[in-house]
Amino acid sequence: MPFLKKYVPKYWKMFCLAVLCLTFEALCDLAMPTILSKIIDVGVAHSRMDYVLRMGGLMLLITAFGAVAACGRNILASRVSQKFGAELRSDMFRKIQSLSFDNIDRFERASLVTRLTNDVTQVQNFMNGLMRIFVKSPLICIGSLIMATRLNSQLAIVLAVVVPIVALLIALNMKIGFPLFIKVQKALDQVNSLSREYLSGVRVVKAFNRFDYEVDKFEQSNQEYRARSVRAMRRMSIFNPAIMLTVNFGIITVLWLGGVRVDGGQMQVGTIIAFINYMTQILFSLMMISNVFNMFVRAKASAGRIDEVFAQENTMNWNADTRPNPEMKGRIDFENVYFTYEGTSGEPVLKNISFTCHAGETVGIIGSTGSGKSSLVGLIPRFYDTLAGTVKVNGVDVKEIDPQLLREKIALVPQQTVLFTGTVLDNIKIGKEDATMAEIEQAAKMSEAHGFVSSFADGYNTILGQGGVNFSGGQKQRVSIARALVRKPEILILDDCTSAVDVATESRIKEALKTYAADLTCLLIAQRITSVMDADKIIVLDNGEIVGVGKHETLMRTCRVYQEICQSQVGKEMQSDVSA
Ligand code: DUT
Ligand code: MG
Repeated sequence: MPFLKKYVPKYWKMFCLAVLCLTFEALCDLAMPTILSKIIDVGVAHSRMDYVLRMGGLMLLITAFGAVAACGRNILASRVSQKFGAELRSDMFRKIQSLSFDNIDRFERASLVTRLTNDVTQVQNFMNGLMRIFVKSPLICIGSLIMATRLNSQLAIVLAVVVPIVALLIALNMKIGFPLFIKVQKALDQVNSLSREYLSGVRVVKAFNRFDYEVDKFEQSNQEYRARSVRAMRRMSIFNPAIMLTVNFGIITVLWLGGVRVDGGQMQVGTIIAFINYMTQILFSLMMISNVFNMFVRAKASAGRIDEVFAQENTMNWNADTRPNPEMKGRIDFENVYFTYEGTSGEPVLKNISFTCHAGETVGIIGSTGSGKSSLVGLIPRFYDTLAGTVKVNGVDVKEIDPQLLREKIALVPQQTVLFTGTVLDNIKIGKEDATMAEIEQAAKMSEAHGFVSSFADGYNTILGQGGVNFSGGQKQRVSIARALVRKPEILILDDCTSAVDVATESRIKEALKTYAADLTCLLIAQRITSVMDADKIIVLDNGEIVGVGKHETLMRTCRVYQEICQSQVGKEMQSDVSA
């Protein structure tokens, strides 16, 4: 796994130290049966109490040393694995943040969450296990083999049969298990994805009484997850008993062969006990190894999924040499821009878009839903790259500006209000980290948020729930506008940001914006024609194409789509006037 390389230089020393402790511990374990056989064959058989006591003392001492080593490796293993896990998680989080929307769109959101949490935990657990027992098992296994052969080479023939069979079983186990666990992981992704979607849409589910449907849907993927897990576990469940059975057969054979020899006087009881002791140690270490492989299989599947994220090459590169031309502060040019979202087929979302916004202009964008308004403004902060054509900010192709520098110049109020858990103050400060209280209040006054925020008992320190659940739609929009205004950007983009605000408040916000936006470029997306009517320029979009550019009066005369929009809305207002 390529991404693991980064962590090797950091942790290999601690890792080796843990393995050293483990080796010491294994050696202590390996010495036990031999000492035991001595106690029985020499001390007990000849009734030599002093020998029993001496060897018993030695056993105690070795156990004590082993215990100290075990303590050491436990501490080391936890430290290393926890640190590694935390670092991997945060590196991955950073990586995800650095990716472009195109990159992120390739993953399901829920799958990214699973990768960030569950998959990292799997790898971390494997790492921890590696330092705790996994390395010890092969050591014990090989050590016991050697010690047992030294004890009695004839009985060791049994081992020569048993060990290869068990090794074969373990290899089979791995081969069958790997694809199964990958499927389990995928099913878990699905469960996560559904629960996320449900939780974000819980209001709709309740409003439309879709409980049964949702429960069914969840139940289906839950059952699928269960079925796949059970299938995997069932297949895997044959192996441990099979291994146990093989080894127990071996033990019986040893007892039988040894029994015959003890009767013949060629062998002592202690030797057989010690031999069986080594055999059980081999059994347990082999079982442990097969568990290790199970965990390895899971960790490998997880590591593969983590690697997919790290392997994402950012689709956006920039040439860092050029800097925006400062004389053209706030200018935007679109030159024959075509754009489509990755993975969508059919016609491009934007077709042959060309226009220029001069510094200080207010430009309105209007068009029916799905005509590509939000997509168009998303190209200015370079959320996505164009299919063809260039987008320029301050006269420089956005592909040649460091995205961070580019986005510093732009403040965007997205169509879907996004607020974060925290206070109102925190949320507004996202626009400008070092904003003073006066600046914040000024921005909030312009966006008509100051009034209702200061009416709260805690004022600007009122806590917003996740996604701003305790605020109304219009209140959220106004906080979101304040967040953009406090930034004092060169380019201000308002994407239908007053859709949930009443008309009177909207016109007050617009009045305030007029003075605020006098010397900055402002792009104003709106559904209502009254919102863009007095803009310096209005761009009319229809089905991804520009069908008209100009002032309200000009468009009223020349642009059919604009006339239609206007008529439909004026008609509505007149109707509502009549009914009122
Ligand atoms: N689209 C996608 N993927 C996205 C967003 C949009 O494929 O992530 C498609 C849907 C639509 C087209 O792009 O057919 C234009 O969408 P956009 O959101 O730009 O339309 P809009 O003019 O902003 O519509 P609305 O007034 O509803 O906000
Ligand atoms: Mg939109």
